[in-house]
Amino acid sequence: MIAWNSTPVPVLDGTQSGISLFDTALQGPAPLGNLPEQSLYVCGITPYDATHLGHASTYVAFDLLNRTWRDAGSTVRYVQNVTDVDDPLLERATAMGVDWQDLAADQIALFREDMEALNVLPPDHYIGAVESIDWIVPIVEKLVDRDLAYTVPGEGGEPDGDVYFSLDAAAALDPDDTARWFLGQVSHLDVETMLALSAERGGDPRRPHKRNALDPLLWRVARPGEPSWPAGSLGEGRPGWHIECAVIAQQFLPAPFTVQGGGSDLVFPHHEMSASHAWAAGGTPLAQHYAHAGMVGYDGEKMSKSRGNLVLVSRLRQEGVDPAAIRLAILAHHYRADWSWTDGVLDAAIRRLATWRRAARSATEQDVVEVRDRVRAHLAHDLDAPSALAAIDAWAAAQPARTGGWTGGRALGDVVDALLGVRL
Ligand code: 5CA
Ligand code: ZN
Repeated sequence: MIAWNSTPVPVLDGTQSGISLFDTALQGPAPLGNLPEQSLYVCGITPYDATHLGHASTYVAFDLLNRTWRDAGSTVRYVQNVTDVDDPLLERATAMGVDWQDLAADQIALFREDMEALNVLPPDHYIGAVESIDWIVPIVEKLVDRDLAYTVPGEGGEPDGDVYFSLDAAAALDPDDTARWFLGQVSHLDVETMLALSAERGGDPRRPHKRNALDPLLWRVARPGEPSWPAGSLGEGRPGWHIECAVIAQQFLPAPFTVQGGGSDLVFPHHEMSASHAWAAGGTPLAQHYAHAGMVGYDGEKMSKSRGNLVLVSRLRQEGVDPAAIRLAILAHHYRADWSWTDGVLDAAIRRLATWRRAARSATEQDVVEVRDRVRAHLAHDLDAPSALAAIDAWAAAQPARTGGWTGGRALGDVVDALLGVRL
């Protein structure tokens, strides 16, 4: 599907020297190296309540990585999915009494507008689950053929034939290969915690006849009233969630690609399982690194539709809030921190933006070089945007009132746009 538009990223003098990023799987910082090509997959929305501040914060976090890589001279191959068929979307559409496809289309359209307004660079490939079914089916068939996946009989009115992935069979593959996959490789969680998270986040550990309670669904055969697609030997149905991202990533990116990204709610089971699928199907790790953004709440609570406390980017925009201020409010928090949106956070960002805009008017060429190098240095350390913002604050506070100097002003705006995505 089509992504969204962006304005060209200003090209700056000099270059980023190389960055380190906290890797969840490594449980520490990973140097990413200055390679000519980097590749990024970020888990996209399930289009039923887009785009709240939590979503926006995750996409802004990986947009910083994208911009930092480009500033280092790398070409970035970026892929994002849209989970445009899945239980939560279908349930929400039923509850609202609307067609699930209409709900998805409306929310995707809104998401695109929000991303464009927030100056988030678009992915090169923006791919829906539905349009990837033709790639997913042969992969699931291959896993079944190789006994890495199995069908489960139905019970209690459920049909026979749902296909599950065998974690134990995958973990037993190529025992001599040191690069093999193991459960816990990404998340490092114990099995009790995995079971609890699986039940909370779309898994079905209590489903009878599974070989391992944590085995994830690969293919859900058709149920009355649910959308389904023809699928060769699997029988009509629709794909599971983790195989969607594994297959889309492997379709468009090198194996392994550089960074798999998403919010920290995706560490388990989603990224753990996608990694297992990719490895079992392709024989290579899914990604070299796994990076996760913190969770954004509202006034100290989890942001969720059921609590009625979603802060939507589109609503803020309608209220006339400058999207650059929304982006600055997000960047005031380290991407890995959990934080809470409050009116105070937004007010502070609006004041900061005004201060920067005023100060930028009189920036000298020397100021531009100094600010650029400080921002670059902070981003190199695990995308430390709050320190980068503080460096610009310090510069702005020390700015004598000067007149003229508009050349510097524009050049300073280019630095802030290219590296932080904030338009002055
Ligand atoms: N479609 C799946 C990923 S394949 C999904 O998780 N969709 S989502 O709409 O629920 O979330 C979209 C992205 O926003 C994911 O990367 C998710 O980790 C992130 N996200 C969701 N809620 C929050 C939050 N409160 N704070 C930060 N990031 C969030
Ligand atoms: Zn995903």
